[in-house]
Amino acid sequence: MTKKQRHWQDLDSSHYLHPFTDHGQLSKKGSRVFTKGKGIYIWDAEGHQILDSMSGLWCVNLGYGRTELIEAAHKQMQELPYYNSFFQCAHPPAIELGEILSNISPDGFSRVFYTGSGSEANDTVIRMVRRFWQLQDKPEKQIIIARKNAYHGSTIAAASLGGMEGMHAQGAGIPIPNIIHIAQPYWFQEGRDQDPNTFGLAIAEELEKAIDHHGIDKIAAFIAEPIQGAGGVIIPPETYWPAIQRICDDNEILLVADEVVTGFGRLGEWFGSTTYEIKPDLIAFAKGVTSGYLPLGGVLVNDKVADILIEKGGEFIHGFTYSGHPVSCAVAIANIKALAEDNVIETVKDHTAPYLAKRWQSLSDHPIVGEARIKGLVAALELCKDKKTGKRFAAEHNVGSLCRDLAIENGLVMRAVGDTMIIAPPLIITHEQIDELITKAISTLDATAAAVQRI
Ligand code: PXG
Repeated sequence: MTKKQRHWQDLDSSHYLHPFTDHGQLSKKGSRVFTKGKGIYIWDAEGHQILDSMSGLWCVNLGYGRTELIEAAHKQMQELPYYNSFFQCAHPPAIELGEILSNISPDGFSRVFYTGSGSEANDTVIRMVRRFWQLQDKPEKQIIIARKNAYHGSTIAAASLGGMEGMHAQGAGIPIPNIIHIAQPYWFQEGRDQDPNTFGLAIAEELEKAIDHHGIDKIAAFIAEPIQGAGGVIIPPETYWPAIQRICDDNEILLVADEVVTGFGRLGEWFGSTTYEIKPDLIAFAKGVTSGYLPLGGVLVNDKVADILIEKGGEFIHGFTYSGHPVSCAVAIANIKALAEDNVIETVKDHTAPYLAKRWQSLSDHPIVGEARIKGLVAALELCKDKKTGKRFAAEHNVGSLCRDLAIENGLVMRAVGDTMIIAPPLIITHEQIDELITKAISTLDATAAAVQRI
């Protein structure tokens, strides 16, 4: 280990409380410090080059080191580094981005509310949805139905929408009232005794049952990620979303798509709602809107909801200092222009995703892989002790974490969600780089299988 790396690790463990981190474990091991990124690669402080198949944290869609994004930030910082959008003020980047977002979002969306993150976007969703019904003289429509094992962020409200039991268990009064969670369409883990499409329908029907149980007069909205990301890249069976759409329409409840992961090209369309032919009322976004270069999030609001909020609502008493931050908006504009001008999303749809799918699916032949699933540029591998029955390894062996650590040693970032290995590479990944990713994934799986034998 270099002196510099040791120095950073010491300072890190003395002063820095990391998100989602067990600091007892971290101080024993020391953090991995990254110092550089270019294209789809990152470098740690010891100079190791690593293929970042998680796009940072599902966000660096255009890859690292894009000069047009850097220049847009630099220019905007010189012109106007900050001003707010409160008190009837605005600035060109936030206005211009609003128009661009309305051009690329699904039909019927012309308005955006900006936040600083995906969590704040989902807090905003809760407030908007309940305000919408209050303005329609139905203030008792308060309940938002979400899903178990969903991830919607880490503020108290967003973590309440989320269905992560570990987060709910940490004594913060989460979930807040009037949020309920129904089953997730996780076929591999929860539905293998049925055909996927039958399972997809049965899980969608849970929404109808929850509406009936609590009463339609109490239900405000249903929120879901088109594909669950942090939950383990859970790709719903084909029958799931059409059934959910029908149930929302029949019951006239709002449908909210959390597109923080699936937005901005991840599934080969600007939004995953288009991929799944979902017609949401609100779309939460963040991450890929700036390719992660600066923090920005928001809620796209369809005209049905926006018209009520605007015509009947008066002042919406909600917002953040950094709502529509000019530098973040300038970077988002440059990011969206680059995605469009370089045909990045069409390339994902027509070339990159089909090629990655072919290569990724071949990993299902590996002896410790029970399922290899993929949609667009998100993919998962289920690590199993018995690939035929899907029986998992003993939980105490933490095979997923072992595999993740071996991957890094092999020069590949893969994320572990339990024993599910996931990737979401930058959208600019080439076929050659996909070959490198797959070669590294195979050697990592081989090393994991060998290590498991020794346990
Ligand atoms: N919705 C979804 C679908 C997300 O994936 C958020 C909301 C919250 O966004 P912010 O910007 O507030 O973090 C996210 C964030 C993981 C991991 O372990 C995923 C996220 C955040 C942290 C960790 O995969 N996604």
